[in-house]
Amino acid sequence: MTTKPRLTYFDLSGSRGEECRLALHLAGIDFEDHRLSRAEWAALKPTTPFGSVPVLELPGKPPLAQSNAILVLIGRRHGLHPADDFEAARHEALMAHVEDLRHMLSPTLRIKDEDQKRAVRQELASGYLPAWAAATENQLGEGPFVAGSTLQVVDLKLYMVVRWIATGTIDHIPASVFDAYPKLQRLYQAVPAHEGVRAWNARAT
Ligand SMILES: N[C@@H](CCC(=O)N[C@@H](CS)C(=O)NCC(=O)O)C(=O)O
Repeated sequence: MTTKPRLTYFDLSGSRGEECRLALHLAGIDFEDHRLSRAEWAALKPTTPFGSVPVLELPGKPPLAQSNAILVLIGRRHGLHPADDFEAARHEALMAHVEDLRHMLSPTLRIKDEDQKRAVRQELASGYLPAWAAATENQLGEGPFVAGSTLQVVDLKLYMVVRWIATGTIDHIPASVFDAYPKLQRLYQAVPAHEGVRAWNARAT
């Protein structure tokens, strides 16, 4: 039983776990930042709700998995998710849209054959990813954040997935693949400029 909130995930940036850690930080929650090694994960996996991380444990509650559920819970409790139910659903739709992207790209990390990996990723870079960004762009308004001037958990979710791609660490996916989407770029610049995010990023590096 944890005595304070604990977030369990790998020590990876640009990830589902990092967006949850960041949300906890912005919410001002004193949490245990449990960073797993791959060796620890094998034993822990069967004990998690769905065999995956991130997992958030709150005192007196069963473990909570699924990054979007974790983000929405933190957001609702700490003013980082809309109070209006329709607006909240609109944010949750965008968060599901980010998960769709991760589900397209993450399996390519496991492709061993280099030619196959290049072919699959080049196809994503020329088709799925621009279409994903164009659809996202259509959902963004005056900005810089999804809700306008106030940062919400949906912005962390979008920022983290764009950062994963824009840092150019995924072979055959150009770091510039989202450059042509000004509202998405504006959000991607605005999130790390937010005071609380700056403080987290400075601490995490
Ligand atoms: N939809 C889930 C996906 C969780 C997921 O696939 N997590 C990955 C890390 S990002 C994981 O646990 N990988 C290790 C494994 O599947 O054994 C979420 O949003 O949390």
